[in-house]
Amino acid sequence: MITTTFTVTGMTCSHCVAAVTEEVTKIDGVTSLDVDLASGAVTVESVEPVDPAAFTDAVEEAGYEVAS
Ligand SMILES: [Cu+2]
Repeated sequence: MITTTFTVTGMTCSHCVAAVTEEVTKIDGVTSLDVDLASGAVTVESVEPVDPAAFTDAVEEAGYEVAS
């Protein structure tokens, strides 16, 4: 299992967390993720490396931004 942590900006409540979770779990190979609302840290567990571009697309689809 591979664990990757990204930082997502713009999330303010549990609804935001749910929206990001829904989109990111659609990425191929992603098995689970943990979102820390306070820090914006999104820790993704996957069976193969997560393509950062795919992660960014998923987060933007949910309406948020990935911190660079
Ligand atoms: Cu929200």
